[in-house]
Amino acid sequence: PGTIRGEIQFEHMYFWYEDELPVIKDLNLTIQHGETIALVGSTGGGKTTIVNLLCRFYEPKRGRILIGGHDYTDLSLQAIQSRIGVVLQTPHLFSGTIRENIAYGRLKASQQDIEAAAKLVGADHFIQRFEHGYDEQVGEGGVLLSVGQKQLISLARAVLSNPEIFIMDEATSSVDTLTESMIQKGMEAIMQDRTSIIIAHRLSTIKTAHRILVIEDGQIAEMGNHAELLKLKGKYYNLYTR
Ligand code: TTP
Ligand code: MG
Repeated sequence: PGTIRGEIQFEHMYFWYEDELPVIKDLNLTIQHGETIALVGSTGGGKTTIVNLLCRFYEPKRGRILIGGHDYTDLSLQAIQSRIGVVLQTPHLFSGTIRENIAYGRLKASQQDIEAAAKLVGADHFIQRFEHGYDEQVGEGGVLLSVGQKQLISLARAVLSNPEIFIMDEATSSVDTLTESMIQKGMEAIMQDRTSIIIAHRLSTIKTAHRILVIEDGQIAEMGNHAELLKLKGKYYNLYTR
């Protein structure tokens, strides 16, 4: 056992939304425990849909997903979501304090653990500047946070939950350069030793991935590392040398 803990397999997976237009078409992929995968590709290709399926916000219409060798529909939703730490493209925080948003129902989390998680991802820096620090209210009626700051809080939450699998859908909206470098460092800290799937827009993230997948039209159009894909002079080359 142990060795396949964070392994993810997609087997002949198909998916479509309500309009029934095929979005994911026969996806086959095994992601090793501890591997970092970058998903890239033009808009509408199906990257976020793959994340939606993995988190089981939706289920495959055909084929299946295995986590740690088990068909994930045999696992409870809680079991799946406790094994996955996810940072969404447009992260959502609930009304409450920053502390509560990082702890996210983890009642046993101490203030020390919460702050350590925030420090590790570089979120501590901006949190300390609020009048009430970790007790500042966010969400409805609370202070306004940028998308980047929300992603940092989500990263801290992911660190605290210590998941087997880490998923990040990098924000496409503008994030200032300081916050961006904080996010970058935070991601590096989480990705250590964990199966990671990053929907990447920044070349710095993509370059360090073990494998890069170009997702086009719900399928894997190209797969390899940065150097291999550049040599191909195909879709990846066109995306990153323009
Ligand atoms: P996405 O999976 O959202 O594509 P993407 O994440 O690769 O695109 P981006 O780079 O812009 O983030 O969409 C794939 C297709 O599925 C697209 O035609 C839109 C459609 N779709 C829905 O119909 N409903 C949904 O909730 C989502 C997420 C996508
Ligand atoms: Mg997307």
